[in-house]
Amino acid sequence: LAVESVPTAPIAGQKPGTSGLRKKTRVWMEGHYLHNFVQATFDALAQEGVKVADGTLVVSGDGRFFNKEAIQTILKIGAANGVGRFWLGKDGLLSTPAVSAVVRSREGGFVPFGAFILSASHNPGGIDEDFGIKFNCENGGPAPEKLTEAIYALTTSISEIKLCPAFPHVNLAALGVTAVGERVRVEVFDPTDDHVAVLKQCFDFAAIKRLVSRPDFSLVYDSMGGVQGPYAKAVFCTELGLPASSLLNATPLPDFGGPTSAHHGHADPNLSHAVELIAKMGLDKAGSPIKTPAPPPVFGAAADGDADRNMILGANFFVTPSDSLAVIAANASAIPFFKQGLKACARSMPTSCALDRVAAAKGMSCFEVPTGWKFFGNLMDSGSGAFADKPVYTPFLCGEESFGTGSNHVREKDGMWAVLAWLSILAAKNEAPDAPLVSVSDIVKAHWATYGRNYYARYDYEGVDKGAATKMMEAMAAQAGASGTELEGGFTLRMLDEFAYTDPVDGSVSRQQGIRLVMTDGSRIVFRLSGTGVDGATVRLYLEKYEAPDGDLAQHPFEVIKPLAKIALAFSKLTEFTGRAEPSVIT
Ligand code: VG1
Ligand code: CO
Repeated sequence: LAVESVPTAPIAGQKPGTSGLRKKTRVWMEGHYLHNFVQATFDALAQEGVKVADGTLVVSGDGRFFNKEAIQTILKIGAANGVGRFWLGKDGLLSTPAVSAVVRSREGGFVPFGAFILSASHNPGGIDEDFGIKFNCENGGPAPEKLTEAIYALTTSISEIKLCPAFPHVNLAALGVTAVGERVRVEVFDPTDDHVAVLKQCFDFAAIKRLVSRPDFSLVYDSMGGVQGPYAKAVFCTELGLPASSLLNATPLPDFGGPTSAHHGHADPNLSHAVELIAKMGLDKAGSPIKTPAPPPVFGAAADGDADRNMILGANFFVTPSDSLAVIAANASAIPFFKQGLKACARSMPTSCALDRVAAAKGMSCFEVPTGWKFFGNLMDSGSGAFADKPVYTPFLCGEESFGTGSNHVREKDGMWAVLAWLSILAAKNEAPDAPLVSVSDIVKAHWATYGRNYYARYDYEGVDKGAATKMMEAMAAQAGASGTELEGGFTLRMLDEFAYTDPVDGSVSRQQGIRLVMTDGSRIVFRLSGTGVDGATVRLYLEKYEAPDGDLAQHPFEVIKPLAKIALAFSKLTEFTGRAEPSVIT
């Protein structure tokens, strides 16, 4: 396998965001765009002292347009940079949590030094839509900021790509190990093997099977045309014995179904995009109950394109991701993975404080980290390896308001894990076969009656001018430190800051992570700019109001948070800066 040095020149804008580098697919397909980013990653690994020579690398993605072609190119570059063994999911498919499981636990005597995940997550796929790449490290988690910054820096000075032009085209449909030359092995395996094995260690599948086999139980799961389809078949049909008719959109498609699908190619599990599922579950776009021809299933759930997100629904009932996280924490004893007790938990800063209330009641540490899964990794790895002198925080539970939930079973959020966590809780509450079924809404309502309810909503302003959005954020940051101001609606400002995070494990500092306004009653307003967009800017406004257990727990969240939205819009001057009067999406 002769290695060729191909001259190249830097391409602007290859800076990874919240979760990898996402760009229009056509941008990735042009010239050396893909080559430069992949080579810069290898250069950054060399700089960090990661041993690539003869090492094992995982490469796969969510099946979106350009997935397979990109894999073939990465193999040519990887081999030239010394990779000795490539691990690929059949058809080039691996979900994000499955990649993490493969890196951490696939057997065969090889421990990968990392993984390229080819995905732009919930962003639409297609030649005119989005493509993305994220690099995960040997712990199975997203590259930390130090590495993504090194990759970016190297893309600005890159002059050479190493490539094996003669590396043969790999048949991604054929399982097995193929030798390429003397030095390289390519192994193609079933994408569900390792992840399903990990999930079976976390949960009691027999107990869940008893639940889902009850005559009064029914389930529907929407893979939204993303990569979750094969995993949904393996878990729900093969393992739990449910019929294939329980599954929606379970075939991975390069455009997730495209504009003609019910979800318009947006493999994004929320009330706006999971149109088919929410209609079946008897809900409208605001999460309010609607009449359905037949009674809705007892349980509904969905995943995004790369299957790391989850949405949990009951019959005529939407569970907000922040509540879902708090309910899982409160019911951790129903989950075998947490049977020795949950040690610590964490949420991203904009995620509601419902989790904090459970943590306080249970005397458990609760961390608040910046948005993005990479910030949970060190907490999960604390107490071992390079962080052996630090406290142990596992068993660990964490999540984000953006439909992400997970634990230390892998180092990514895990859409299937969240669903099985909920099914475990339901199974524990429904052990008596003849008692009336305890439903999803029963569980959430009981939770509010104990801990109070953190009413919550997020407004997204998409496609905003980047310069205007940045100016707006700067103007707000300049007011940091304010407090005591009396605001409309009876709120008093307790604190205004720009969130910065010092990682308690490695001491690294991440600044400018969003503007926080916290009121004296615990209500919060948070502003941040999205880091997953492809062009322009998206302003995210997160609104939260706490209602104590003895208060009115049955209101509509979108109504409850309106007075806070009014304060937020006046304070930020969002309309003046961006020209936008209404959010594009409310979730
Ligand atoms: C969004 C979410 C964030 C999540 C990230 C990646 O980021 O807000 O919570 O971690 O997407 O999820 P941003 O910067 O656009 O707000 V995924 O499933 O898109 O990899
Ligand atoms: Co995702």
